[in-house]
Amino acid sequence: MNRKFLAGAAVLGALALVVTGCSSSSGGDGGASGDSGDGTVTVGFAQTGSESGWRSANTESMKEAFSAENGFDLIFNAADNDPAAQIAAVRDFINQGVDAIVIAPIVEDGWDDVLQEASDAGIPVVLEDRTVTSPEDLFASWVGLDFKKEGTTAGEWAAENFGDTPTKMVVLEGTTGSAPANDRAEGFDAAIKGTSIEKIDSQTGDFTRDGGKTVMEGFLQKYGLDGIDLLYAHNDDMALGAIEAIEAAGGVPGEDIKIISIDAVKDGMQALVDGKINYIVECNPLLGELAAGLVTDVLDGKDVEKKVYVEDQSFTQEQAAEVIDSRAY
Ligand code: GZL
Repeated sequence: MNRKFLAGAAVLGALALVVTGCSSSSGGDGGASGDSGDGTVTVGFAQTGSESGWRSANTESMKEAFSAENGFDLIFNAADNDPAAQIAAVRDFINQGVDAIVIAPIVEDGWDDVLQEASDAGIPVVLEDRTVTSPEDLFASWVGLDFKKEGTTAGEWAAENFGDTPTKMVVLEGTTGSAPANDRAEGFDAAIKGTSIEKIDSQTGDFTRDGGKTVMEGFLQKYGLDGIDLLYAHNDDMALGAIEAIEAAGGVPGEDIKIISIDAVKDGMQALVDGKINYIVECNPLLGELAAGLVTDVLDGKDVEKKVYVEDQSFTQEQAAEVIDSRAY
């Protein structure tokens, strides 16, 4: 997959962007079409729900970008992590005759039919954050993060720091069937292959703090504090729930059980600074301006990149202490 950098990506500041492929625009008639006559562009946004701090930051970013002053009428739906409800929301957008649809798909599969219906209705779809397994001609573009790379980065740090000694690891997986859960597992597992890190258990906490706490309580009952050396959590919210469970069991998170997480939201970064998490890989939620730019370009009949990747970074405890006060989320 050839990737190239988008020059001058002012919308995300210094963050480098990489893009792959190219997509001719769908919908639109060459002009700034798609508006409802008064220049306002009506966009249906199907969000996953409100499962995590990351999701809250992503929703805020999307609402700021698709604002009335920016020429949008945003119809927002949060599907409470229910894939069927999210597909129903997209179908409702189609029936309302919106100008464009943006989706953060809860899970990868099951999108072919409703995306085909949107295409048949001449309504372009832009995906943000998570991806789908549907054919790429069923959506105009996707903007988000490289989840497999995030997992690889986390796994490489684990291998470097714990890979030489027998290490028993448990995993808090993200939402079952979601792209980040699938890809973060794949990247991490490949990176620790051949090391002394042994995955003794893995279960979904559904990206929520309560889910992480409940599953970690089960792990601790099953293996005991002394039976677990390392936790890999697919997001900060589940790691923060696990920290509560570890402390309730009399353990010291970050010491008795080392913790590696992904997102780098404020609460996660604070736990990293406090020594309760050992390493965090960032997953930037501020995708609103890029998504709005893609919608505008598609409706204006411009060619858009099929995939726009936002680069991530990662943090040790020391690095987090240096940046935590200056971060945007
Ligand atoms: C990743 C995003 C994930 C976050 C979680 O881009 O889809 O969903 O890692 C969020 O915090 O719930």
